[in-house]
Amino acid sequence: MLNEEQREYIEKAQTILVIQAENPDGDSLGSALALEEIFGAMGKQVSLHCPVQIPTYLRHISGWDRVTPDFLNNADMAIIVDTLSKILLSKTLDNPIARSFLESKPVVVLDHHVSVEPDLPFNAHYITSQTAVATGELIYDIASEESWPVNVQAASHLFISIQADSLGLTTAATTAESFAACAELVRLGAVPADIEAARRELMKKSPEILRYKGQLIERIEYFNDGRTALINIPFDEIHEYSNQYNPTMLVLDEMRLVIGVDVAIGVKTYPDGKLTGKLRSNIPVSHFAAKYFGGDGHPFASGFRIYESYDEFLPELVQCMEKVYAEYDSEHPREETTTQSDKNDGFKSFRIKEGS
Ligand SMILES: [Mn+2]
Repeated sequence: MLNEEQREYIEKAQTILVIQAENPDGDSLGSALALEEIFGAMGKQVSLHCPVQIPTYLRHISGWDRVTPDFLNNADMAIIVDTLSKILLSKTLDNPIARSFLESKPVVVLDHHVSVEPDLPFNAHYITSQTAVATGELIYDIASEESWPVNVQAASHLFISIQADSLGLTTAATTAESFAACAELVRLGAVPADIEAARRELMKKSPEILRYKGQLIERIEYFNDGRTALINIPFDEIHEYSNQYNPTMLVLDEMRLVIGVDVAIGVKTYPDGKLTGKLRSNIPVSHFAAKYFGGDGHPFASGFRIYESYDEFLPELVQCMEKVYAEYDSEHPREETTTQSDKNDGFKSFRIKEGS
């Protein structure tokens, strides 16, 4: 997986900077912390950079507080985890110190399920996997091949990253190899029950947040004959609640579980005219919709960021989704209404087809 040159960069480096993009998630954070352990055990110094604060919902992952927005430019090389597009690194690239570091030092990029061409504006070694469900799985594969030391902490962090992106090994992109990696990581010392207990403890909500969730649920709107569920989070609510909980995530997954809904979308609006969208879908179209608005992502989860007023954006979104559904429907003709047992049969044969 690593070529001679990449292996040599890593072997020779005394200090390594691990970079996460401005949308840190369980996969990127778990991957960064695992690399910190692995390279630390190899006697290297590792620093962890992310241009934005690690979101509260990830703070059950021990070591999250070692990630800093500071950019230590005295490292020998950088490793970017979980992204290869410049739009998600724009904050880092806006920093002239970071920019000149990345333009002059060896940079290795680790990413998975890549649907876009890499477009980083500097030379980089891209190590990508189309089959790994998480960057953590890719790192596990590299570590196995290269005989990197995976201690208990590293195993735990890699386990967390695979679980995060695969939603507990349940997404369509999850493979037998993802399970095998997790099994081996448990053998190496990751304790799923402890990891889950820490997450549950952190996910406890204040009564105030649960009340706010009720308000959000009342505000959910449906478009495109009920196939699109939409929630808008204005800035005053972002300001008031997001320290405690990411407002969109309070309802987004439940919106996706409403009968008839194909795509759930959370839109946040900011005072500077910025508008960010997060999509979660039941059909593989999220990335098409995100790309329409200049964003990117995976078939079932994606995002975008534009500068436009919500009132202008809304009709555009509905129109975009209309096209997305029309295209999807033309390739996937809807079946006649079926009984529950017919549905189960259909599901079974779909799974068999998938696996073969
Ligand atoms: Mn990922």
